[in-house]
Amino acid sequence: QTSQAEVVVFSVPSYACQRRSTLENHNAVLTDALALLAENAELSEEEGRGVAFRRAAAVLKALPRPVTSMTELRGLPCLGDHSLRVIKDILENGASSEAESTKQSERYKALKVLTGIFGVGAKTADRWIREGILGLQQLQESGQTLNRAQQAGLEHYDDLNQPVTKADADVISEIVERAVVSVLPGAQMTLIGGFRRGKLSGHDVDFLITHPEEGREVGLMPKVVSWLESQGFLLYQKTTRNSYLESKDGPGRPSSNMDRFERCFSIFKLTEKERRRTKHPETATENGLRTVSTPEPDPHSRVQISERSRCEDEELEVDQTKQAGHKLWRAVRVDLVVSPISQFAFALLGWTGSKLFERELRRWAGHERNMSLSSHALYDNKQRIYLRATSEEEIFAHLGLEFIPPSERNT
Ligand code: 8DG
Ligand code: MN
Ligand code: MN
Repeated sequence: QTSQAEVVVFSVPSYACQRRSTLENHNAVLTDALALLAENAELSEEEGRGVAFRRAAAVLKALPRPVTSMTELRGLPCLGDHSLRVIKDILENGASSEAESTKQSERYKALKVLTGIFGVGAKTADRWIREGILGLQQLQESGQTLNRAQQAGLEHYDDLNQPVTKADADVISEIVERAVVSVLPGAQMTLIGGFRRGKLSGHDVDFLITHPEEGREVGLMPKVVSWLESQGFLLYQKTTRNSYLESKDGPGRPSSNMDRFERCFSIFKLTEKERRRTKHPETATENGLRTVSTPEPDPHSRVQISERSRCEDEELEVDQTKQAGHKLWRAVRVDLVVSPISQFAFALLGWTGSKLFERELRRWAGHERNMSLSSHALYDNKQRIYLRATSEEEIFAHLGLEFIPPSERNT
């Protein structure tokens, strides 16, 4: 028995938006199990349970060292009975039996495979499973009608289920930048989502586009999309009004007149040629993401490449790929959002994530400040006014929160 005085007591604020969460995680074994249960709940459309597991995982991730006993968890927020049971199981037995059996279950495995298709959500996957479709082969044989997104998702399944590297995100940034300045000089583009938070890989690449003169951004998305299309960069695209309002999100929903962002869900064709064309930022080379791992081949066997490349090594890399019979491009999911400059700070904050951080910001605004936060605006329900902001820092200040930089929003 450890006496009370010897027990390390961690102190963690309740809301994830009050904490600095870097990519560091001293409790990955615990948080992996909770994340799996969260994912399973989300895929089963039990959103409440999903959020509870996500919040619990985020608290453990915020701890400065590994948890070794249940007593250390005393006083920590967001740890419900169910999460505590999972943690206890892991601390005592090395693994969570619930997480393990979920992972092995046919239903979870099928949900994972099917929702791994771009354009397939939990509802569709559930319907298919009830019809006996558990995998891609069965889906293809079933003769199910697939929409355009799902067809593209199935066609590029392997590529889209492979993480996007920071180096590839940089190449795509360069392409989107070219598109944006070509169709509207002066327009600005910002990397958002996980890569803005400093992640080294992601499931897609997200961009926010604006123009410093209010109103000039109107009609920009179709032009950017046409440019990308004409250059052969798009394998798939669907431009829509922001669907934020239709999503079943928590507090802080904006009124309908504020929902004006256009967004484009797309699948890019990223070629070796573009990879070579882009000047790599130092970090990409330093961390070894783009170094050639194979030994130098016989120079006489090299295929002549028409375009002059900046780096010999990469030319070799391309040749080796060609010789090995691999395709010279990959499909990458890219999200584009256009916002007017007046809403830019809100859009930037709202689209940088993480998803839990965003949810917690809105919950904080609603429950602790009687305000409604969206990716468009911040409304003070008591004063009945919109609070203006031109930077993320100002929004945090309005909310009475310490500023948390993007790299510390990895909850
Ligand atoms: P990942 O791609 O590396 O897996 O992680 P991520 O970049 O954090 O996730 P994401 O799914 O690409 O989402 C990026 C941010 O965009 C995240 O904070 C959630 C936010 N977001 C959507 N859809 C919508 C939406 O319809 N409206 C608003 N306001 N935000 C959204 O994903
Ligand atoms: Mn993303
Ligand atoms: Mn995205």
